Amino acid sequence: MSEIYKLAKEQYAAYGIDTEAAIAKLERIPVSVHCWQGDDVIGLDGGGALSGGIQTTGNYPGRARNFEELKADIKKAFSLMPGTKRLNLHASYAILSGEEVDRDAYRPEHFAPWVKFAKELGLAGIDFNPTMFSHKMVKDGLTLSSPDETVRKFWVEHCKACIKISEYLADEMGTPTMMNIWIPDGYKDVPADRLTPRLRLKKSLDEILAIKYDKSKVIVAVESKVFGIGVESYTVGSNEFYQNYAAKNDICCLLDNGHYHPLEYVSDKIPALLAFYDKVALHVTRGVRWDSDHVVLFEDELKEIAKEIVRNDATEKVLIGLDYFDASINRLSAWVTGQRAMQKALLFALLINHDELKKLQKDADFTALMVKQEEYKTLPFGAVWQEYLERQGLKEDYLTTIREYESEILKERV
Ligand code: RNT
Ligand code: ZN
Repeated sequence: MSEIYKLAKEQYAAYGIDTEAAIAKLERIPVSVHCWQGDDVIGLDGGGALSGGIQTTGNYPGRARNFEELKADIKKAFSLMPGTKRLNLHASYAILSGEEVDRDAYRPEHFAPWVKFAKELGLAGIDFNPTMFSHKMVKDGLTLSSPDETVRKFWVEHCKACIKISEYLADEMGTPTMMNIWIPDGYKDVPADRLTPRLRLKKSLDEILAIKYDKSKVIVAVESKVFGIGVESYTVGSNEFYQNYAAKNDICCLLDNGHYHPLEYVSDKIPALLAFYDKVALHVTRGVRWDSDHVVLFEDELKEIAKEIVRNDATEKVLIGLDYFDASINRLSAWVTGQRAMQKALLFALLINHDELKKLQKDADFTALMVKQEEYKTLPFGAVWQEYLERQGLKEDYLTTIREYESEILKERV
């Protein structure tokens, strides 16, 4: 135990905070780390160039080009991340081994190599996503809301296949799999009909959820969005659409903090949903001026998100997943920086005496509430963070290791 930590421990104790309890809790909160930071969301199934109104920018050398490279990068990056980790996969990361099979017919065995890998790394579970972009069956930018029945049915079948795969992943890993449905469907310019596409999406979701699956193993979520590149005027899967669908059909909402208007905050939406749902899923990202999916940093809104999770005793109700992709910097460093930022925010929230602050609010002592909230900002958080890293067998410095990996491994990828 470092001297600096001992002093920090005393200082927090004076605020009624047990730093040991905070560290013990932090290491158990799972964070689902997305596989798609490693290869710029390209996938392994040869679906095609990235589409769907999302974009990875930059051409930093060393992108993982195949399963072996992606596994090696994940292994290295995860070794530098503290805490409990899950792996978040997209269906486009299927390992097809040369088999001619399309996304509507993917089977659990196509993900068995990922299960083997996740077990080797000792991960807490695997989450999953149907991939309804970067594929020839996306017609006129539409998938589950397509007026073309062949297209719509193809994606319904894909989602059903993904539920089966998710169930398999849950069985193998021994923890529930969150399966998140996100579609790119929308229009670039002012539509003439906003209702019919939504009714088709509703019908598709009904058909998908009609399959038999074990709800204790697969948590189906729907992710809304406000707009995408080339899809600026109308999004079929909007916030109101999915929140109502989820509420009426007893599934889960996923909140991506890049998917709202710039002055709307996901930190405020979490408690709104916790009033009605037992689970709320998150895609934690950082939008700069738009849904740019910049690497997550230890910033104010991230701290607010973490506070809502911690102070509402919702560490088991809020399923934390990361969703960002930066190709302009070393991709392993992007991964680790974002995951550590999430962990820092959780630790920061765990080092606040929320009962005391809640009481000040209840008693309408807004003067003390403001003063106290300011005090927390300068308490010796860094000392506790460093102690946590040390106990996890890690150091603050991960750049040196990543630089070594870069010069030995990544630079060979040309
Ligand atoms: C897109 C959504 C979606 C994707 C990933 C790859 O705007 O955020 O979640 O980023 O599924
Ligand atoms: Zn997302």
